[in-house]
Amino acid sequence: MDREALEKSEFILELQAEQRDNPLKAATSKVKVIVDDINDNWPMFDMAEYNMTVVEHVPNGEVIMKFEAVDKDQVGHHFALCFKVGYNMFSF
Ligand SMILES: [Ca+2]
Ligand SMILES: [Ca+2]
Repeated sequence: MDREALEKSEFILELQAEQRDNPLKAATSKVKVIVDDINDNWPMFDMAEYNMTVVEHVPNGEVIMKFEAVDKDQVGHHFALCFKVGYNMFSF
C-alpha cells in the first residue's frame, strides 16, 4: 500500500471463519487497519532549475526570489522542509 495514494489511512476489514463441514457455523470479527506513513518521498521543487538576476546593493532583507518545494509524505517531520542556499556551487 502506498499511503500517499490512499484517500484515507484507516480501514475496517471484516473477517469470517467458517467450519469446513458446516458453513452455517461461522463467526465474524472486525479488524481496524491503520496505514502508517513512512518517509519514502523526497522533497521536490516546482522547477528543476531557477534563473535569476539580482541588482547590486539590494537592501538586506529584500525578497529577491520565492521558491516552492513539496513533499508528498503525510506526517509532520516526513514532509517538514528546510531550505539552504549553497554558495560557489558553480564557477562564474
Ligand atoms: Ca519526505
Ligand atoms: Ca510516505
